[in-house]
Amino acid sequence: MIKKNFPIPIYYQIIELIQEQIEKGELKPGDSLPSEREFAEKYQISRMTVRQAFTQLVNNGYLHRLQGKGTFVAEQKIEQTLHGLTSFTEDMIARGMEPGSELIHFEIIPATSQIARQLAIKEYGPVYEMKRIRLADDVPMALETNYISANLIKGLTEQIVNQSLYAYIENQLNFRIDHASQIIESSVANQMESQHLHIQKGAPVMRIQRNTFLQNGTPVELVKSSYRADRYKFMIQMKR
Ligand code: 16G
Repeated sequence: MIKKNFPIPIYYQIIELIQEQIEKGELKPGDSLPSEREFAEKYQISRMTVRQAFTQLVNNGYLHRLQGKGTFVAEQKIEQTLHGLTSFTEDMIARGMEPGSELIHFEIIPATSQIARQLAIKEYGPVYEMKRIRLADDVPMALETNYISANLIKGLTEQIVNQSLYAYIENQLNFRIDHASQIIESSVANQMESQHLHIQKGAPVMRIQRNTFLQNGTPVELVKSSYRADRYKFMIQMKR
């Protein structure tokens, strides 16, 4: 399976071999890999080459190393498409996962000038500020902070936002959520993100800001989220 004297470097062949086994489900999240020495002996290649391949697979999120325990197959990333305006609940249901939320903050605050501008309301106007940990099959994926005008979206309660916010806006209030703009930036987890997302402080995250509008152009939410970069990747289709 590993071909020596071949134009493709051996370390790269190892990478492709392991990636393929993961994609086919022959290697599953949590499975342990042979040690670098065992792997090298099995394929009659140098340990350095195996190390180079494993390191790249660790850096790309396919494997992870546990000190003193070995190398394991990592949980694979969720691929999120960016061409539809969907809710977290819808995304999880579409991929057969159980959506969940843990509400850690919920209050009405006076809008700061920046929030007021983005929601097109008066400064100090009442705004729901809420923070939810979003869970997929009980695993924390993202930490989301929403700002929503309390005069527009009336009657929000902790029970409602423990379920789907979009379902409440559309099915109970009969508003039509229509379009959004979204900015994605890379960053590292701060103390709060590391605590709630169960990742190390300084681990990579993707910060997303979404401004969402109703059909008539009224801003309906301003959302600042941090997604775990080890569990999420984004896909967009392009045409020219
Ligand atoms: C997504 C949206 C968020 C929205 C939420 C509603 C991003 C970055 N964020 O997480 O803006 O508030 O869905 O989800 O995609 P819900 O209906 O499940 O509460």
